[in-house]
Amino acid sequence: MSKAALAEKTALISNHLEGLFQPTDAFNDRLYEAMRYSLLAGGKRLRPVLVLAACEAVGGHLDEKALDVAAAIECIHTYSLIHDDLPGMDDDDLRRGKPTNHVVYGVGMAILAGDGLLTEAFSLIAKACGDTPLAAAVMRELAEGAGIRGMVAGQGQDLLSEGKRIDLDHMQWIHRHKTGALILAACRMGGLLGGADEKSMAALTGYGQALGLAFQITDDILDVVGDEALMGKHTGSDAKSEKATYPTLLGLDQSRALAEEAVNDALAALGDLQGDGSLLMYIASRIL
Ligand code: GRG
Repeated sequence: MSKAALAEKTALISNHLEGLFQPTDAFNDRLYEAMRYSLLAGGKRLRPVLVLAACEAVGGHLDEKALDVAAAIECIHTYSLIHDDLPGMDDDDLRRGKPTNHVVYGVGMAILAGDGLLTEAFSLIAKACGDTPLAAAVMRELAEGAGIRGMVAGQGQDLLSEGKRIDLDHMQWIHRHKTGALILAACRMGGLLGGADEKSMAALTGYGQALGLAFQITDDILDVVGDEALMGKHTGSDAKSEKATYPTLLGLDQSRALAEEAVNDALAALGDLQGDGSLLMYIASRIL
């Protein structure tokens, strides 16, 4: 049941993304192609699925507006991966088994493809939600998760700590911002779209925070042991040997225990949700 619901949401968002950024003339077709190359390269769609699942969980409808908002967060996620792979950052040639954006389109176009996706995310929300308080709330949530109090802050600290020994607290701060903040934003954006009350927003916040942590620990574990969980599709990440990860700081067994504890925390947080959290529960269980 939840497995089918997850597949349905993933297909909904993938179809919606397919329709975006169709070139409109010969002078932008290369830029749009570069944006679509990474957007449609086969990610798991975790963040947009969380938007849709959280929205539906609190009684919202998966209409065009919800799909645009879900697409917006995937645009942000895709931009972050394109920029993360650049020579000035992680300098990766492969992402999801395919050449990275800058390898195919060149560094300049890859920067612009990321910039385009970042900007379009907010444009999508503006178009979908119009001149409403909801638009402002959703944009604010996304900016908090993606920007200098969220993902960009985490990436900055990650860059600065490269090659240095960092402790668990420091690593967790980086993960909470670099990866966790956007996952949390996805859950809260879905809640806003669905009209969640205060209690449900608090439940979605607790769920999103714990899920982000579980996701990151599992991602680190899979970099060591290989490809099994994470919604069935681990595509590899920055397993740079010099980087502090949960397994390098805590060992595999303790990392696994911590991931399990985080999933249990995510499930427990849903106890206060006013609605049907079954798909959100299923997603949390698939993280391990
Ligand atoms: C460049 C501002 C800026 C930020 C980059 C998210 C990020 C910040 C970098 C990616 C580094 C990384 C691989 C972190 C580990 C966790 C993670 C975010 C994995 C990739 O997310 P998935 O597994 O990717 O959801 P897919 O391929 O499924 O979309």
